[in-house]
Amino acid sequence: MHSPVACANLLRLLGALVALPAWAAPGSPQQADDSCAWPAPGSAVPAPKDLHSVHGALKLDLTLHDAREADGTIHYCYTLPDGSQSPTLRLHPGDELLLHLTNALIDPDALPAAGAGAAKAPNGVKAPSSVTIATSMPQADVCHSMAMTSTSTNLHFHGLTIPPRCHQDDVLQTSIQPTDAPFEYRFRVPQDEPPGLYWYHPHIHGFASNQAMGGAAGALIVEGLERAIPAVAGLPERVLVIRDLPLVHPNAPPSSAEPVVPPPILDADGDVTNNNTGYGKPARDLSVNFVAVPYPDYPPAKITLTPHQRELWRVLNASSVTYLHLALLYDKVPQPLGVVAIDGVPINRGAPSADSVKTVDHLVVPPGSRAEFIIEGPPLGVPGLFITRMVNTGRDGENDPNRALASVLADANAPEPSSRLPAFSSPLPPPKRPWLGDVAPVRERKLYFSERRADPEDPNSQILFFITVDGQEPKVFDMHSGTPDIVVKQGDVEDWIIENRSLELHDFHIHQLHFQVREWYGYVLDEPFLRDTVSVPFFDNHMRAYPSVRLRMDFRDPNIVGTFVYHCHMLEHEDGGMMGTIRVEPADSASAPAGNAATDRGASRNAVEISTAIGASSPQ
Ligand SMILES: [Cu+2]
Repeated sequence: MHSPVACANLLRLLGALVALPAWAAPGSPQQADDSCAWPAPGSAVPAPKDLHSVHGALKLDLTLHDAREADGTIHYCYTLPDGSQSPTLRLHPGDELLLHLTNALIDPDALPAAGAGAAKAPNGVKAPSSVTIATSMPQADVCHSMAMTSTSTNLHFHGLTIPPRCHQDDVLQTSIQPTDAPFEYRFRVPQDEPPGLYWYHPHIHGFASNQAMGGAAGALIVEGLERAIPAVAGLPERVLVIRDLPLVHPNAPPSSAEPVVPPPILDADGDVTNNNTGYGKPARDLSVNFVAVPYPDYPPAKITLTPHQRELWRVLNASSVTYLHLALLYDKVPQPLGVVAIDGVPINRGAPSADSVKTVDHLVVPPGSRAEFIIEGPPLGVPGLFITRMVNTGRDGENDPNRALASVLADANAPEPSSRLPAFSSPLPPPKRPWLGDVAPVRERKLYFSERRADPEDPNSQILFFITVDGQEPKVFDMHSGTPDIVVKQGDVEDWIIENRSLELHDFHIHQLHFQVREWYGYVLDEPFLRDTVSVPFFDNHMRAYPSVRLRMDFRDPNIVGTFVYHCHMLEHEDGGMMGTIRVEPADSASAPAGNAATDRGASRNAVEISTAIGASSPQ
C-alpha cells in the first residue's frame, strides 16, 4: 500500500501521462489508489529502492499484492510497508537475509475493476478489492502445502547456492496462501557466493508465468563485484529490471515506420509467433523498472546521465518468455558494452589473470539471466537509445522484434544514480574449490527439450512441454511424483548434454547451482565463468542432428543436498510441464546414484550442423 506521500507523488507522476493514440483504451492506464501502479510510458526510469544489510543482516517485510488495472490487466507487486515496489536486496557474502512474506493475493477472477475500493485479504492485509473473499481453505502447513492455485505463492532466490529447504529456497512443497500468517524466509548468503546480480520471484508451478509477468520479481545483489573486477570500483551503478507484460495495445496495427510484414499468427497459448523479420507485433510488451515501452510505437523510457559518465549497468531479464538482445546506440552507432559478470558470476571467475572486462557491442540475455556491463554515457547533444534487437526464437517461438527500451541522454545536471560501488575493497579470495572447468566429470547425462500436442490429431489442442532424461518417457512435470528424475551424489561433477528437439528456443535453468558451458551448438567454449541459465538453440526440420549444449554441472557444494528442480526458464513452458526434479544425496550416503540414464563420456559428441541463422542467438 502507498503512504499518503507516496500516493501524492504518484498522482504527480500520473499527471505527466503521454498522449495516447485514438485506438488506445480510454482513461489512464494507472490508478492512484491501487497498490501496483506503474509509472506512465515515457517516464524516467526509477531506481528500485535499495535495502542494505546492516551488521551482517537484512530484515524486511514484503507483501505480494495483485490489482486489476484500468486496462483490465492484472499486476502483481512486491511492496514494502512504505509502498515502494520490488526493492533491491543488497547483502554481502556471509550476511543473513530475514524476509517475512505476506500473501495478500486476491483470486484474479474476483478482482474488481481498478479504483473500485479496497478490502482486506483473509490475512487482514489491505488488498485492492471490495469483494468477499472465501476464507474456508483449511490451514495447511506452509512447508508441505504443495498447493497450486492462482492465489498461492512462494519465493525462489534465483542463482544463490543455498539449501533447497523450507524457509530457505524450496519451491517443490512450500506454498503460502492468503490465509497464512507472514512466512519467514531466513538464510545466509554463502561466504563464497560470487558477487553479482541475483533475483527473487514466485515459483508456484502452473502460476509462475502470470505472477512474474504481472511484475512479481526483484533484484538481489551480492556485494563486492569490485573485489573481483577492479574496473568497476567507484562506478555509479544502475539496476535495470526488464519485465514482460501482456500487450498494452493488442489490437493496434504496427507502426507505419516499420516495413510491412505478414499478419501475426497466434499459437495455442495466444502468443504472437516468431516471424523472423525483426518487426511486427511482439508476443509481449516490455518494461524497464516498471516503465512500460508498449507496442506499436515503443515510446522509450528515459535514462539521463552526465556526459561521458561511466556506469555499471546491472540488467536482469525478469521476463516470462521474452529474450533480450541488448545494444546501446549513440547516433545509431553501437557502443561498447564492457561485460564484467553474467548470471551473478564475474567473468574472470575461472581465470583471474585473464581480461576482467569483455567488450561486445550486443549481448543476448535469455529470460532469467543477468548481464552486468560498463557503459559510457553519450556526449552532450548526441541521442542514445538502449534497445533490444530481434531474436530468432524458431518456427514455434514467440515474436521478439527490434524495439527501443530507453532513451539515453546526456545532461550536465543529471542526478547521479542512487548507488555507487566502493572505490577501495580488498581483493576477493580465490574460490576454495578447484575451478570447475579443470575437474573431470564422473558421469555424462543427456536431457532433451521436446513438445507435442495433447491430441496429435487436433492441431488446436494444447501444447505439452517436456524436459526428459534420455531413456525415460517424456512426461509433463508432476509435483506430486515422489521419485526424482535424476539422483546425484554431493561432491560429484557431471557433464550434461541438453538437447533441443523442438522448433523453438528453450532456456535451461537449474536451481541451487551454477554450471560451466563447455560446448554451445557445436562450438567448444570452455567459458572462464559460470552461468545458471543458458539458451538451447532450436531444431528445424532441415538439420541432421538436434542442437545441443554441453554443461559441466557442479554438485560439490554441501549446501545443495536435497531435492530441487531444473526447467526451462520461459515460464510459460515451465508452467506447461517443462520441469524435472533432481535429488542431491549426501556424499557419505550408502546408496549409489539411481534413476540415471548415464552414457559413456564422449559418446554423444556429434557434429551439429551449424546454422548461420543463429545470429542473435549466439552465446555472446
Ligand atoms: Cu522453453
